[in-house]
Amino acid sequence: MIKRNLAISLSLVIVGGIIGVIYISSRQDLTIVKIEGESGVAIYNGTSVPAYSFSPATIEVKKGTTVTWSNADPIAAHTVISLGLFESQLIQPRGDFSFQFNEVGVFDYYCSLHPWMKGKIIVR
Ligand SMILES: [Cu+2]
Repeated sequence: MIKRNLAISLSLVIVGGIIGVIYISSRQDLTIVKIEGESGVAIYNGTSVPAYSFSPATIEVKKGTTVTWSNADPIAAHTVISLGLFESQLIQPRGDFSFQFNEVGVFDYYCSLHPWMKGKIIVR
């Protein structure tokens, strides 16, 4: 009886592990760009990030990747606009916006509230 329970527990762990691996691999095509506010000048991870910027400003992704812009600015809202392709609403502090890139190309974007905030997505 103890052996049987052990076998059932063991198979549950194996099935759980397989589901976990499938879940992780299905989420691989998701990339996050952080929107930096005033606090962007703080130094962390050994790197200085300019205030009011997208971090990283340029990313290269595979076709079909969903890019999420996550507003890490605790105070200001921002937008993400790529003319003719996508336009976010105001992204409030702690909010985010996602877009799936299904076309190969180079896509520039900016924030309409702070037009000097610029970024680029390269889709291969
Ligand atoms: Cu902005």
